[in-house]
Amino acid sequence: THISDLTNNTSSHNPPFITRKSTMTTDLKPKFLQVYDTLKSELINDPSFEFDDDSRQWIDKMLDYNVPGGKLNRGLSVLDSYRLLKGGELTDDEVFLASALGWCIEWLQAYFLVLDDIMDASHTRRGQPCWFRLPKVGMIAANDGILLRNHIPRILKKHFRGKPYYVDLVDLFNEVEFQTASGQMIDLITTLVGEKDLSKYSLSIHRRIVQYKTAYYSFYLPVACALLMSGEDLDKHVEVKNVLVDMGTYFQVQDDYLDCFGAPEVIGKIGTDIEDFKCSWLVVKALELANEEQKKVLHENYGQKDPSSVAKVKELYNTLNLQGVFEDYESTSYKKLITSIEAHPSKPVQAVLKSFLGKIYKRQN
Ligand code: GPP
Ligand code: MG
Ligand code: MG
Ligand code: MG
Repeated sequence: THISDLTNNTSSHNPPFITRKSTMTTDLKPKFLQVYDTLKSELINDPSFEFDDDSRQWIDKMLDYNVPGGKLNRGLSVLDSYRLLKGGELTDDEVFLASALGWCIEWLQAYFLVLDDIMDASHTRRGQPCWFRLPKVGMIAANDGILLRNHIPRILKKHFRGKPYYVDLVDLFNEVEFQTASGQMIDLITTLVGEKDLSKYSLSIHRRIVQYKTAYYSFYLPVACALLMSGEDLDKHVEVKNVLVDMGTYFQVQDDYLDCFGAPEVIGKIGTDIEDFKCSWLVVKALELANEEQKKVLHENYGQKDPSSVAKVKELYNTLNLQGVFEDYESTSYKKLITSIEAHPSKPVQAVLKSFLGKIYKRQN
């Protein structure tokens, strides 16, 4: 059933109007991937700096290691969304531009992940050691993160400078980066050692963290890029933004769930949320459902590095049936999202939002 869930649009496990993988994405993916090579070679040969062979090689390896290895959902969504908004075949030039914007989001994601893995003391990412864990890399990764971030305005300048929406595009990336870093800040300061206080964790704090650290850059940004390319004014699409923020919140709840219950070989990373004392959706739910004795177990073991403490927390999650609680949350969120999407007046916009939701509903990785 798992394979058919991913490929068969009319599978009984999937609502019929949701397409897991649009045919357009499969068609255009090779073209999207080609654009990566073009952008990489432009950055390696950037005339503003006299790169020597060693630095060229470093950038080449650093980009290949960190940028293209994920699911590419965010990047491909720009192409997908733009196609649906245009409602017809794309010219080669449009495919290139939408792909370049998609890659800017993948670059942004690479920058965030390289730094997030340092901050979260993570071990693996996308099925390989985190970049900073490589002996040759270490804290050079911090500067690589800064470089990845600086590649984005260079790509935008080279390919979009003459476009009427250029200023809005640059502003959009700046705003979303600010929101993400602010969300990351709340994520980090809630875990401060010495102030480990589980009683401050609630669904409303969780929502604030994930809305900012994940939803804007992962969900709003790809669609906003496609809207700008289509000549739209983003101020007129507040409803679209709200639905995408809700979708991004649902996505980060999945991420929190998979951190504990996902298989590392499928999600490509080893969870660290319990050790890191994160305000994860799971711990918030556990606090809601636990009796006094179980709360004591949480207070004593959450945020401890040793495997036996982690095991006790996981055992409690199982006792409280958090897997079942998550499944209920997942179907309820899905229904709510579909209802909000169908309230939107524009069919192409509905198609964009449904396509995005189809990519993440019941995801395993
Ligand atoms: C994901 O949180 C959040 C980010 C990747 C944003 C990072 C922002 C910065 C400004 C660095 P996470 O830690 O739950 O993600 P994962 O589980 O993939 O490590
Ligand atoms: Mg992390
Ligand atoms: Mg993190
Ligand atoms: Mg996570």
